[in-house]
Amino acid sequence: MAVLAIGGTVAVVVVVVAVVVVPLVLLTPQTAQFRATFKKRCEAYGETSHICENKWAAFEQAYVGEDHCGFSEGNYDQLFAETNFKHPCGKTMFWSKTKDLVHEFTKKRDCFVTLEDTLLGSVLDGLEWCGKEGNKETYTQQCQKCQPNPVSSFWKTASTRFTQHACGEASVMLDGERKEPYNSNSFFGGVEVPNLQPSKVTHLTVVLVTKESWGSCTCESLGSLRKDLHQGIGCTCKAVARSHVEQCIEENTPCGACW
Ligand code: N1C
Repeated sequence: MAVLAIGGTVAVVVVVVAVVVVPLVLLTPQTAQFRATFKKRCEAYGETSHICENKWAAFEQAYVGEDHCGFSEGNYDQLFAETNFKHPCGKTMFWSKTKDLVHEFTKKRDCFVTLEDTLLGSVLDGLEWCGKEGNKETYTQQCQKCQPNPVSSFWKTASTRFTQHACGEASVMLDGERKEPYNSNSFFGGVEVPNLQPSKVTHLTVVLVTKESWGSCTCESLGSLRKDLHQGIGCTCKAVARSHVEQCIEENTPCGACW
């Protein structure tokens, strides 16, 4: 009654408080913060606030109210069905154990695109999340104690769809200092290689990052890589010194000229 008597301004304030504050106080700070990070990264990627709100809703419905153990990978299907990859499929760049270097390399260039350079990949990179049966909160700790869980399932679905989008030539950056630069149990070996479509992808270029000076390599020498790749997909390996890749990043060398 008092509100109505004081006039329009106060009435507006009351409505704003009701619309904005009430939903936030219903969420725990953890949930509110995770949602804010999601929206901030989504908008920083260049999407509108409205689109980011819709993405959040589609993302959240995949895991809220579900226990993180026994999580079904199909839960993200709806989110990905609504989020198409927009990059030219010939620019697909995979990686395994070279995360920081590959992203430094692709950051300023548009000739290669990693999953983290796409909308959902950039929003969720490095985050942890899960729900709990019986409430609508988002938890951000201890979510990966079971396999599959909401985080591993997300990357599995994302990597599968990102790979199915690839066509023509694809590339991968591997760490040549590891005993097994190619590991068939990694996301790259276990999810991406088997999902490369032989009807679409003609060739895979392996960029094997080594410590010093240029060496030589072949796909055949990379464990079971050649065997795991569908027949009909060509494969070349190029050994490149890490310092050389770093120099290309620093000097902004055009893509094709670095290896
Ligand atoms: O297991 P990996 O590497 O071989 O997976 C990398 C491979 C890339 O080509 C990506 O397209 O799989 C995709 N991918 C991601 O994009 C990604 N971002 C963040 C897979 N995993 C990703 N993460 C997290 O890093 C995720 O939590 C997973 O467990 C690690 C995999 O890193 P890795 O072993 O170096």
